[in-house]
Amino acid sequence: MIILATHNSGKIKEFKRNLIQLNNLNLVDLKTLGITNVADESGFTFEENAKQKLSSYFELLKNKFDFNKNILISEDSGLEVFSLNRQPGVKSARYGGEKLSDRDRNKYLLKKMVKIPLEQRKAQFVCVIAIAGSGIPLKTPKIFRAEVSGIISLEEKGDNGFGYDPIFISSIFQKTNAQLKDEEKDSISHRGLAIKKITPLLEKMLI
Ligand code: ITT
Repeated sequence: MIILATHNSGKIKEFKRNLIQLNNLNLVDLKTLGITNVADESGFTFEENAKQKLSSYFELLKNKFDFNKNILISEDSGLEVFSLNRQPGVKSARYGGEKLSDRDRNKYLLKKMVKIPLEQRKAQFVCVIAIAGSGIPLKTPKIFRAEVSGIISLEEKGDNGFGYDPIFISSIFQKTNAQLKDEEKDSISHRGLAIKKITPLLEKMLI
C-alpha cells in the first residue's frame, strides 16, 4: 500500500490520476484513513517541510502500518513570486491568513501585486516529494523536486484545479492553470513532473 500523507484534496486527485497506470497500486490518503492530525511545517524550504511531514506521519502511523512493506509519501509545494522575494513560498497554504478560501487568497495576492507590471510578474510552482518505507529508511528518504515557471495573471480565470491555479499562467500554455484540462495541467505542472520522476521508483517498489 502507498500512504499519501496529505489532506489536500487537489493534491490527492492529481496523485491518483497520475499514478493510475501503476500495477498493483493501492493508494490511500490521510482523509481516507480518518487521520486529522496536522504535521508541523516550520521549515524554510519545501524539502525541509516535505521531510517534516514524512517523519511526523511515519511516527504517527508506524504502529498501525508496517513500513517494511508499505510506502509513505509526503509532498510540499507552493508558489514563488520573484518580485515578492519568493513569497508566498513555503507559506502558500496559509498566505494572507489561515482561514482564507483559495479564492480570497488569490484576491489577496493579486491586490499585493496590483502595481506590478506583467513583465515583472514571473513566478514558479515548486513541488517536492519525499518517500520512505518498503526498503527506504526514514533517515534517508528519497527526495524529488520539480518546478514550472510562468507569470501571475492580472485577474482570476478558470474553474479547474485548486489553490493558485486561477492566477498562474504557465510559460507553455497561454491560459491559467485553472483553464487547462486535467491532462494539460498534468503535462506541465510541478506536481505532474515530480510524479513522473517518482514513477520508476514506485514501479520497482510495487513489484
Ligand atoms: P498537506 O500539507 O496536507 O499536503 P497543504 O495544502 O497544507 O496540504 P502545502 O503546505 O504543501 O500543502 O501547501 C501547498 C499550497 O500551495 C496549496 O495549499 C496551494 O495553495 C498551493 N499549491 C500547491 N500546488 C498547487 C497547484 O498545483 N495549483 C495551485 N495551487 C497549488
